Amino acid sequence: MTAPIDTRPHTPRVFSGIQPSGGLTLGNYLGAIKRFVAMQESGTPSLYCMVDLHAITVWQDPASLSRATRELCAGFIASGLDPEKSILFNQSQVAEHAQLGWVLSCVARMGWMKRMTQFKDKAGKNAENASLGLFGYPALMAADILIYHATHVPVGEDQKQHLELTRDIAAKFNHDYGVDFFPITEPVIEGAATRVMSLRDGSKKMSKSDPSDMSRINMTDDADTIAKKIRKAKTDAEPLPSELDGLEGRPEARNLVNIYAGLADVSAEDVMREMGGRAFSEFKPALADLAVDKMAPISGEMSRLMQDTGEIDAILARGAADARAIAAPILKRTYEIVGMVGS
Ligand code: AQP
Repeated sequence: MTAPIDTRPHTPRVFSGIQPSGGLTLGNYLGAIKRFVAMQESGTPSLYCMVDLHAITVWQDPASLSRATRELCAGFIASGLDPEKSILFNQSQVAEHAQLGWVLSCVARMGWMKRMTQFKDKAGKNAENASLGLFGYPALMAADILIYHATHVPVGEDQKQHLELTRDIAAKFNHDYGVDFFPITEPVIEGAATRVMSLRDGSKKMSKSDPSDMSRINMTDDADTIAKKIRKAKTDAEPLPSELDGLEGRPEARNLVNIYAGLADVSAEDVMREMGGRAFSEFKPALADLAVDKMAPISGEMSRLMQDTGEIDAILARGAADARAIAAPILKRTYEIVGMVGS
């Protein structure tokens, strides 16, 4: 007999997701996936999701979406997520996300949603033409987390505001219905590279949808491409300072230092101690060697895994079944709290 699912709030559980909206970047790796692996290794029960419902908030070619979903799963596994230790699945296959998403859309307030800076960034000047889904995205993201009563969510810096919204939604639900049902989730924003910037513009986040491929390192890039992109990354003419303060006003230099620290698993201060005083002509080759050393084996493993998509689909199907087993009783209880009549 299987043990009953523990639906009490506050039992430690980790959830996070990534959109299959294109190829994975070094930003996704350092800001999110590397943290996922660390959380998995800490032994806390963890779910990692390919959030395909979020991806379609902007147009996705159907064949590309399917490929990106499988490739994301391959990226997770190649980076060290183990389907025997963590639940890996795609969001659309666990209907409870969308079902709870609706309930939470009725809890979230328009004023809260309108403050979300990511919507403003992504919708740009043409907000009237953005999808309703793009605007409502953070309520579905709250549901992704709360449908598992997740207590910890590892993310990059850019997701901080959405996680604060998730906490507000959980607190309002608990308050409005007089329950202590949803946990107040803790964001886990850790590591030296919580916000990796574009290699072409230190004021812009490295992003999979940036039109310039030279702005990012893709997790599928081979060794030569990685080295070339780092060699050509925008920098200034000064050598590296020996103190972090010396990087003030030098966003591109600061970004490369953070990337080095994130890849080497050391602090930015440690990098300054090791590299301070060196010119970029010395620092860039060291960074390229490190990036190739860390990323090329992942890219190689991803392409090996992508040769057998049947195996990936089987992992996703098993993961979805395991995720549903946790989500279903939490949705059922939510409906009871709200007053939905059901069997
Ligand atoms: N540049 C980054 N630095 C650190 N962390 C990052 N993340 C994304 N970019 C960086 C983290 O990766 C996780 C998944 O993000 P996502 O792909 O679901 O959404 P996003 O943040 O919108 O990523 P992109 O690359 O910018 O996607 P597009 O271009 O499709 O909008 C999150 O934890 C995020 O913080």
